[in-house]
Amino acid sequence: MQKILVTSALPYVNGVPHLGHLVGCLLPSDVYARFMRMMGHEVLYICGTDEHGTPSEVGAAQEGMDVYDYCTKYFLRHKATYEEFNLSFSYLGRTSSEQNKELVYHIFSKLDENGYITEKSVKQVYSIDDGRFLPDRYIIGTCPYCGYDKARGDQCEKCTKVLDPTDLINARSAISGSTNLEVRESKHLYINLPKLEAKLSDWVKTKEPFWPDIAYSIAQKWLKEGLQERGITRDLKWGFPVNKPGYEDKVFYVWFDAPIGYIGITKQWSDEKPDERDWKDWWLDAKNLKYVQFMGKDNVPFHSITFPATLLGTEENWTFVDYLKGMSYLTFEGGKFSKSEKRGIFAEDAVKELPADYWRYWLMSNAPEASDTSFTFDGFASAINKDLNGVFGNFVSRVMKMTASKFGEEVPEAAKFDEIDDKLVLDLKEKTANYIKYLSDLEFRKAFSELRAIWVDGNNYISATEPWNVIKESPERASTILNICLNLIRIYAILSYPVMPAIAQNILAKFGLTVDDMPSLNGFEVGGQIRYFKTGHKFNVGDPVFERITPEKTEELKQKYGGSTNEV
Ligand code: B3M
Ligand code: ZN
Repeated sequence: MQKILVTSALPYVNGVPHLGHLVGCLLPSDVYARFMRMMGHEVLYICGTDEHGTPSEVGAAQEGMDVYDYCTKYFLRHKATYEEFNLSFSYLGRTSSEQNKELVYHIFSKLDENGYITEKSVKQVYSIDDGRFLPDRYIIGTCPYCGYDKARGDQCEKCTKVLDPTDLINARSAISGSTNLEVRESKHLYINLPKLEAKLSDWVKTKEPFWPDIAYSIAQKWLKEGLQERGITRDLKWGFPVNKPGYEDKVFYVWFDAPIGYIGITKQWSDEKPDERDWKDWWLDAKNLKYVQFMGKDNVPFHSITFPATLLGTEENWTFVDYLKGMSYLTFEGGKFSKSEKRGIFAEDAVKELPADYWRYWLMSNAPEASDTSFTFDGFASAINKDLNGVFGNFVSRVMKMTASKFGEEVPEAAKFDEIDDKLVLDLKEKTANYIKYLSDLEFRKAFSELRAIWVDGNNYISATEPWNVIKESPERASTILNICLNLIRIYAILSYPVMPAIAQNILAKFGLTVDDMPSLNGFEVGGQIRYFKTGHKFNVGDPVFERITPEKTEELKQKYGGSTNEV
């Protein structure tokens, strides 16, 4: 047993999460956390809302609210959505917490003491019409590297290059669109990344065999280009006031305090039960621990370069990421998710339309791992109808109904296994081992394609053995086949649990079982599990596990969420 620390990137509190956030960090981290718990590990799974920065200030002003109250309102909305999606966080916290402030102050002071903080006078963009400085994201213009015309002042979304607002061509205010901007001078604090570069590069090298290509290559690209000092303070009101004389009227930059938020949120978690929990067991001098992070690829530089450099600069023994899972993007019906153009489906609407597990399954089995994935309602409906309803669901209802009609709602007896039964068990052993390996390696698409293959084997088995015919000649043999199939259903539910927890529980409940009755996946022994039920174990056919998505429903979804081609 190992300690496994899992963090999902912390979505910005303003705005509501859409399918892209789900697949980019929330779902893969949840699937992995669930899986690692099933492997018998001690898992701490941390997420939260990223609350500081201009977007919260602007959003609050638009709604005429106090910024903290505004953040609380949206934090609660995120929380409700995450519950609907069954995300199994150990704790969902907030980067604006007192605990995070304490950690940010500590880490900053260490960096300063150790000589990694520099002061600079910088020219900043001030928007005369908006009456405020316009930090990074609130200045838009053309990217000097790739020519994208909606690049933000902090980073170009298109080519992932990190930018300074003054790099932009044709800069304008994202709040008002005003080009009436002027440059004013202000003093700011910087983290001296060049001074940390050697240490950091040594550390990154140790990760090469472990990190997926996308994460490792982004980190390497940054190092190759040479690191630059990065500003960690901003002229805003909302944020943690800088704990250094002369800077009290400024706040820390949101990207400085957000990753520290993982630690701060862990402290929120441990402060809830200080007798039982200690955040330091996970973050300082932690032993026998593996730390896995999940995020969209645009977040990789902050997690592979700036955050580790920040921790290295403290010269304290913090927990560093062992495995960094960076996801590519999910596109929506061939285009981008767009809030302003009302294209894309928000997580809170998605669960109102269809059960969370349908989304969970589709998103994870089509996860944008090596490259971007395109979400289309047609592809989604077809996968749900074929894989879930047609293969998995059909097997469950067919077996249960057939057994109920021939033997009653209880598991019939199994006699000696035939060759075809042994072959099924052998295949299942191999595929289950692959499935577990893929999940351990965070290869989600491969894992769920293997899971689907496991369901297909069950369907092939029942078609080949034809218990409905066999029963006429040999009730004993039919009873064995159906016994095996009922045991398969239970195994399928267990294996599906990381990705479809509600469906899995629903199936287990048909046998009077709960998640607490599930065996560990560590050393999962197919030979024993296929003989789990005692003869006579009661079950209940109940309602079908899945429902087909009709063509009418698919059309309706397209119309509602802007997927229809004529609207794009
Ligand atoms: N809030 C970016 C995002 O939501 C940012 C992640 C912070 S992780 C510490 O994509
Ligand atoms: Zn660009």
